[in-house]
Amino acid sequence: MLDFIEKYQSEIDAYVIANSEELENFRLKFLSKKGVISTLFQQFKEISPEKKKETGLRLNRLKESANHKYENQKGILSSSENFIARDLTLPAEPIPLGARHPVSLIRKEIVTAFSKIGFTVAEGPEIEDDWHVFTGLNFPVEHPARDMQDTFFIEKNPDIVLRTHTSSVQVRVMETLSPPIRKIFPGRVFRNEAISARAHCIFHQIEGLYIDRNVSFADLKQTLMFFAREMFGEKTQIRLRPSFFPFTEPSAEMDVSCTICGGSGCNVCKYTGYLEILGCGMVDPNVLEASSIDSKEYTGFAFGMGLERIAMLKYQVNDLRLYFENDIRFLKQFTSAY
Ligand code: 2NM
Repeated sequence: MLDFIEKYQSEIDAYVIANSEELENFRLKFLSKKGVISTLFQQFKEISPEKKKETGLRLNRLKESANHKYENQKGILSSSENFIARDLTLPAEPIPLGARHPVSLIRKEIVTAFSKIGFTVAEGPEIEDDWHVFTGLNFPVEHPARDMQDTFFIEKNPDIVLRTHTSSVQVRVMETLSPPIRKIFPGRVFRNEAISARAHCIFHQIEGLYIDRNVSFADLKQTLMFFAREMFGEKTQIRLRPSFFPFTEPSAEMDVSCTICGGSGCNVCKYTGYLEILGCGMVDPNVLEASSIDSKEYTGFAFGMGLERIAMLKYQVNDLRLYFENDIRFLKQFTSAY
């Protein structure tokens, strides 16, 4: 038996292991259940007692040296094989880039344009009380917007609703800050409408508010002109048409010269040369007073626009529902620098 042990010891010492196949052969021959060492251990049981001590010692040494060689070579092989698999000279895998949502792109453009003339962003809750959505904004008790058909109610008496415009945040700002106030209010709003290509029950707005001493309608016009040219280009013309909102007096709607034809008439502007972009006006003194701002000392203007509407004009996407489905084929068309 001792001769066998010696023979296998020199065989183990001389065994060349250059790849994982040879490593496995080594394991099978020496270390597996039916391998050489296991067989020797079987035979060891039959050995005479006086030889047991020395044989046992040598046999254990043989096993240890086989194990040691196996583990050693395995370590060397796996690190060298990994090295080949991670050839550092190979070109890198491309990192797939996501795209921002078109509404986010538009919001960012608008926020950037107004930030150049000192407007900062304010945000507020989507679930609101009646005061911040309607009463504090000069909506009469019987106003149709307060109807269940137009507004999502969370609770009745006292009324808790999903905000129908971000003007509710403007009320919160007017309540807590004193003029001068120069802020814009991006956010998600909710109206109880049947979903179609042109209407959705959720959409996004940005509203703006400027309150100070001596703020005039001329300031409003100049601010919106600056915005229109930042957003739609230097040559953009604006026009204001009289309108009505409960929270402003006088009120107007602003059109910009058509972003597609430049005003000469096309399909998108229905041959009018202009596109409606936003609503605006001078903040009604009742609104200022409701938030404890002295309407004799201060005046202000406000405006509001729908982001999906502007995105539709800019990207020529004429079905609103596409903005809410998150279909990856739609979204990945907006991969951009932002
Ligand atoms: C619009 C159009 C016109 C508006 C007014 C106010 C406030 F709080 F100052 F009264 N916030 N937003 C406003 C005015 C919003 O959206 C089409």
